[in-house]
Amino acid sequence: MEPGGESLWRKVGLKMSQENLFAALHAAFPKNLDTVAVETDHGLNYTWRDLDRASAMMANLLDGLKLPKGSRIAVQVEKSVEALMLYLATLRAGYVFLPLNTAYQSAEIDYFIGNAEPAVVVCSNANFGWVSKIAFKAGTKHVFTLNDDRTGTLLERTAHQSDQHKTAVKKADDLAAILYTSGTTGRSKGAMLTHGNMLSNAQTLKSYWGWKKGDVLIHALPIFHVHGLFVAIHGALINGSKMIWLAKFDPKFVIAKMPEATVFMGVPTLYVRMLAEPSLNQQAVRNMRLFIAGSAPLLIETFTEWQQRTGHTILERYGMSETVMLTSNPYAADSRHAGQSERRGGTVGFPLPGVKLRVQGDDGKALPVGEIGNILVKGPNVFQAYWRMPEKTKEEFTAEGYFKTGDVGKIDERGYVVIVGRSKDLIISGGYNVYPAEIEGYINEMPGVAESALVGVPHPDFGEVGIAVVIAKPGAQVNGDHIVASLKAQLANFKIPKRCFVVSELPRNTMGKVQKNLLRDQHKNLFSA
Ligand code: MCA
Ligand code: AMP
Repeated sequence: MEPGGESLWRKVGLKMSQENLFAALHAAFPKNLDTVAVETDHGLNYTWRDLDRASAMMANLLDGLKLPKGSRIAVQVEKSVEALMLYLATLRAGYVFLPLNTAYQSAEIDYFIGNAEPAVVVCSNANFGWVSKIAFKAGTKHVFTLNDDRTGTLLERTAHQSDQHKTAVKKADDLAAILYTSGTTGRSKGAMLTHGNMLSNAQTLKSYWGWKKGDVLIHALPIFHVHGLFVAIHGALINGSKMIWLAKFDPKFVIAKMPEATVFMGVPTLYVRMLAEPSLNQQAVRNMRLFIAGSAPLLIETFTEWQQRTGHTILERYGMSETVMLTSNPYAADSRHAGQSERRGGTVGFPLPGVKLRVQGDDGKALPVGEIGNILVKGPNVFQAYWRMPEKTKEEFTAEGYFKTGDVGKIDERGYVVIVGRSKDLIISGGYNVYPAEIEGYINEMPGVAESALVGVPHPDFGEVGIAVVIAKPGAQVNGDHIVASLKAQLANFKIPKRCFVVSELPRNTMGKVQKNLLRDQHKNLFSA
């Protein structure tokens, strides 16, 4: 455990023998368990007692399956409070949670399940046919269903369980979750996050963002990525705060609910969409305390327009699946930085307390203030390893234990971190990551295609979207619309290029490598408003 880790558990009144993240979250539940913990957009209220009992019952179900230690529980289900309970139950029983984007189709799920070899898979009833086939082929023994209308075999089986459960004893270094991500080319890598990674980050954010009694969070993000699952849920639970829970982001609904809430978290697209609503005004946000943005760069126009319309300054922060949160603009005066409290647009703020962040050149030497280089990080929040990829893990860490983020940026004269780009070939579209190499691989397999390049171009709604540029084999007829249609049948919808151009040649440098920057430049105004 990193220095300082011990005090994390003491802070929440736990003994060092128990370092299970669930135990810390549970310890923060309000004294009166009959108050509302989650209010849904369907008007349902779940109390803290409901969360406690249902997660105990699900944990008992998992215990009863007699799974091997460290078993992965892979979950691809629509957002629901029961899905949240399943996450808590997995921690509580001491297993490893593996969330999967609901947009993933069979080829993607086949890879994740084949790679992670989960002991349990939970999917929706609608997908049971193909998901269970993949799971059983990979050796998974148990496949349950869980739907977003409180039905499914998981709940049927849970109903017979006791609502008392003794939380599994875990050490801070024990694995709690695997999140699939991909920093460079190649197949997705499973980032292994421990109980300690997540609790240290949740505790830091609780204090850095000034969470206080009575805070209410509007939860409008999906719960299969770090932002919605860890930053938002842990933030509310560790503060004993109620969540207003939306199955799907709806700007009108969020704005209408703001008078009952104090905190909102979103990717930039959510802010762009709320700004398009006439109902967003100072009256609507009168009780709000904090708006947080992250997962993708927040445009300065969005930052400024939000300030003008609402009188609130969005707090932008920066993180990764491998690290949870790394930096944040200050909520209040930061004593480590001469008491600066300004939230500066276009920056991601200061390294969080406990996080060390370095900017260095390709030669590995630290760069002076203001110079642009590679961002590296170290801290109790940084993941353990990539699942079953020791070589990749080794490549991504320096000898001193710094993790190479693949992001490029600088630290300004006031200590604020500015991200200016990425050394990894990655497109972030509406907060979802798209890896060009993966999409290009699919396109290159199509009949008549000689080569392809996927690049990200600015988009008014999603911030950035992928477009494909393709060259055909000599004599072959290739159609861009057909390529898009064929990709749609195979891949998650957010990965589909918004346009596909067939051209006679791709721009190359003297080494023959495709110059993606030129393609980006050529198409940069494709979606301008
Ligand atoms: C939907 N579509 C998209 C995206 N989402 N296209 C590109 N990028 C996207 N993100 C397309 C669909 O393919 C579909 O196209 C059409 O838009 C409508 O789909 P629908 O599902 O109805 O879209 P939506 O409900 O309007 O979704 C937009 C969204 C969603 C709400 C912005 O993308 C979203 O929830 N994004 C948040 C992602 C997130 O939580 N990221 C955090 C990652 P067609 O009609 O052609 O089929 S965690 C992370 O990054 C780190 C660690 C961090 O720092 O937080
Ligand atoms: P993920 O693979 O989902 O973990 O995405 C992590 C990546 O999202 C980071 O490496 C950054 O490139 C990007 N990211 C997250 N937050 C921000 C932000 N506030 N500004 C710019 N990029 C961000």
